Amino acid sequence: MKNKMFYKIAGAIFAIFALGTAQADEWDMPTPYPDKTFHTQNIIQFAKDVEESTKGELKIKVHTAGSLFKHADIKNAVRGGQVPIGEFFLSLLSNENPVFGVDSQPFLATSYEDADKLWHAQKDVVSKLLDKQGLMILYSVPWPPQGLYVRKEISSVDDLKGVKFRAYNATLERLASQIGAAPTQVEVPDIPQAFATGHVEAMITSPSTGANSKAWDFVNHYYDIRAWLPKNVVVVNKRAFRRLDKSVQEAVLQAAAAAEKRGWEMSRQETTEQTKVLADNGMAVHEPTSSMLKEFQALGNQMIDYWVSEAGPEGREILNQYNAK
Ligand code: PCA
Repeated sequence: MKNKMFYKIAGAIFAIFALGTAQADEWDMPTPYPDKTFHTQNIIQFAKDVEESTKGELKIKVHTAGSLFKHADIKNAVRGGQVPIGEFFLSLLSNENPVFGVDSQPFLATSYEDADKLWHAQKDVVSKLLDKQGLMILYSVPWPPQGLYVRKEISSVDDLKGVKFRAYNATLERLASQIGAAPTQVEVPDIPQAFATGHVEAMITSPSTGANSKAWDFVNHYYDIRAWLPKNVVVVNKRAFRRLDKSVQEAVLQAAAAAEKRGWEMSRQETTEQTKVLADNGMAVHEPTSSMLKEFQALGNQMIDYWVSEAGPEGREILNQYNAK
């Protein structure tokens, strides 16, 4: 009993001492996606870079696959200071303000060049909105172009009517409803289970998420429609960031810039590599027919009109900037 007390007091004294001298910090970092995901791998490298360049003054402990906070709660956990840093899917915030969701508008930006342009047009607006919530964007990386996974071959968008469709944000849910499919929100770690239990039968996502989820276990066809390139962001709580020594702040920013560059490169590589993984595992990888693409694009145009009407002047400004470049 006495012994226990001694350790408790010694521990408390040590903790106060450690705080007082602002020695090493350890940051918990929640992320939504499984370990194998290239975004997660990139974050693990980012954490290593920070630890190395600060000689251990700041350690970032990555908690993957929604294990520390559920995906939907990560932003608010960083905002509220429960954790100093975290990653989430940017367009999840489109229910707060549609400008967060411009990268998920179907057929607006469908190549890496256009995704980069769109990010430049969007960045100031979303940075300001997040700044008001006490958050700073460290970096952002896109997923590979989004393709369609289905059980049976399709020849037109009409063939998706009534199909139980996995969605990951409000825009995709809307798209699915427009098609006449039945959308359900499912997080990435739950995809295999959702298909196995028949909750969903089709999805639109990247070749990365398809391959990482072993899509061939539950669907046979992949249509490479390259509909949009949505992004993840890594944000930091501004107060937590300001508490770091200047040199540590600098190291975090440098590691973030490197992670952004590396992440975009990884994403491009994933596009070809993971599409090949789908084919190697027996999936039929199809180029969409031009009539199917036209149908999808028409839907995309309707969705963008709707988005503009919701996003107001800020949204229009983003599109003007995007189109000007
Ligand atoms: N994978 C994530 C987001 C976009 C992607 O390619 C998902 O399917 O939820």
